[in-house]
Amino acid sequence: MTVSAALLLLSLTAVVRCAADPRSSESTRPRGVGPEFAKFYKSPTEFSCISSPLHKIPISQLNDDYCDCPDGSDEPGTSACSHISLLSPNTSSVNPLTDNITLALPGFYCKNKGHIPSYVPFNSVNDGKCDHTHCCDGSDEWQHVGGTTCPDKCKEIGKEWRKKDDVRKKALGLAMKRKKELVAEAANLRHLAMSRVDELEIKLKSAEEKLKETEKVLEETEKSEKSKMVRGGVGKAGRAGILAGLAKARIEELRTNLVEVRKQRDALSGQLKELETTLSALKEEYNPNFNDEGAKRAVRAWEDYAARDKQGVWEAAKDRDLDEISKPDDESNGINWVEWESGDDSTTGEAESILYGLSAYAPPSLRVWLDSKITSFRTLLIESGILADNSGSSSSVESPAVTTARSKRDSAKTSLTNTQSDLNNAKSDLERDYGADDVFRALKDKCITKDSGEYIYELCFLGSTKQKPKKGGGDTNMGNFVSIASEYVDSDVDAEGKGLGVGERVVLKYENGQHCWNGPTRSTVVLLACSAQEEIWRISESEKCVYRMEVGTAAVCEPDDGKETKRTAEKDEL
Ligand code: MAN
Repeated sequence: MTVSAALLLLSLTAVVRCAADPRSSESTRPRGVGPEFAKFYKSPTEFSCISSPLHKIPISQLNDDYCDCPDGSDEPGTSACSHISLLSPNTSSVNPLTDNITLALPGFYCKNKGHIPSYVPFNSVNDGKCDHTHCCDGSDEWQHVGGTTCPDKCKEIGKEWRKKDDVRKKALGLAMKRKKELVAEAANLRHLAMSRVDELEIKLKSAEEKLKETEKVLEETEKSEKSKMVRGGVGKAGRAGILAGLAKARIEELRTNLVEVRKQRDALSGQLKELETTLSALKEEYNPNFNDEGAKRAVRAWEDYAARDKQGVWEAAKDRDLDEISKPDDESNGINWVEWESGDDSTTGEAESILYGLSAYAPPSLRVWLDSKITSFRTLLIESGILADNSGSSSSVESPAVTTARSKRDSAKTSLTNTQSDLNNAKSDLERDYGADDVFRALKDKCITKDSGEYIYELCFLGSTKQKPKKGGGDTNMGNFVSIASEYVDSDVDAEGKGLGVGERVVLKYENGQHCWNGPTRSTVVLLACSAQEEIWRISESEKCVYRMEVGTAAVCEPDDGKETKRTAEKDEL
């Protein structure tokens, strides 16, 4: 008999375990009464119905094939009360529709000497059919209805059963050993997972520290680089402003001198005209006959002068240009110095032009000292919000120092995020349902396969289920593990003990696999039963793309804690 079949039999006969009650004795029990009910049948004169003791009948009415008690307890050895149910006709003074009527006894008790005592349903008593499976001694057919004779087969059935039971026990022993190993491995893995959480918590703290540290370094580097940029900024925009100021002053100076020189020119030109007029009059009016050598020389020189091309004759147009040039610069004329000086093209602004203008005018020996003071003063102004911090926009290229500090900060940030997510995963893994005793922790991601039809089927515990086509081609995902559940099953167990048997079984649910053409996403229900080794027993596709796997694993084995009691019961009865 297989492990599961034996468990089935065990459950059917569970109630029999109480048969070890030493107070009961076979001789005092009426036919069909199990040892645990013997106490109700002790009186030699009358019988009180078990569920309604006020209802008494003479002892002669016990097992008289007529149902007197509402709970059927007066007919333990016949089928007279087998009809009792809410749907049965009323056979007593009690109304079955208003009173809570149930059979007081589990059935007809077969002693099954040489095997295991058992109960058979009352309607099997004297029904003319042997029921050796449950009543191997044939005592249920005690009336030999229609000549039925059921021989006592308990000896051989018991012998066979014990042989199988030994095999079952050996198998269960092996399976339980393996289960112990799995549970120990799971405990170890849980321990490791807890240590990992501790480690990650420490790592997280240090990652947080590292981030703070790198953020501080970045901030300081940016600050110090900004200061450098401030100096650099003067070289571009600040100097333009200063140059504009200097150029303006120089041009003003030249303009003033130009006006002055023109004035002198005009004055000299007036004097020249006067002189020319005088000499011209001399030439006209002097007496050539008068031998005055001086006058003659002067007249000749005047004639030479008058014959020469006149240099420096001012054209009116040129003078008009000079008039314009001489006018002071303003918004509509000449250069708009206000615009240049205000530093519209400057990122550091007028304030900085003034600041660094000071340094420009300082003697070289003082300039370095003054520059450093101005730089710190400017930083102070930026930090206090008085001066706009334009250094960032003044250059789109970040300094290597800032880039390095930023990249260190960024990798500290990434490391913190990763550690946080690792910690969250590790924590949620600890909270995850791994079944009783955490046992599936030991099987997580262990994969087993089975060749069936066109495919090799694969089951990865707490992972996924797959179809792998034998003729090639890609795998088909039949679902990803979502939860552990349970399901009542009533299945066969084969000769090798492979099968789910009867009872509540642990189920692993796999969902959201590959989409089924014209159907749902694939899903698999994996039903587990005890086995020393992990193996897929059966695979079926109950509906299109809905798969069912029957799988053996030691993870779900339970100790056969009823075996000692059963032995005692057997001994008692034998
Ligand atoms: C494949 C397999 C089958 C499934 C069909 C649905 O052939 O996954 O199990 O029934 O696709 O089209």
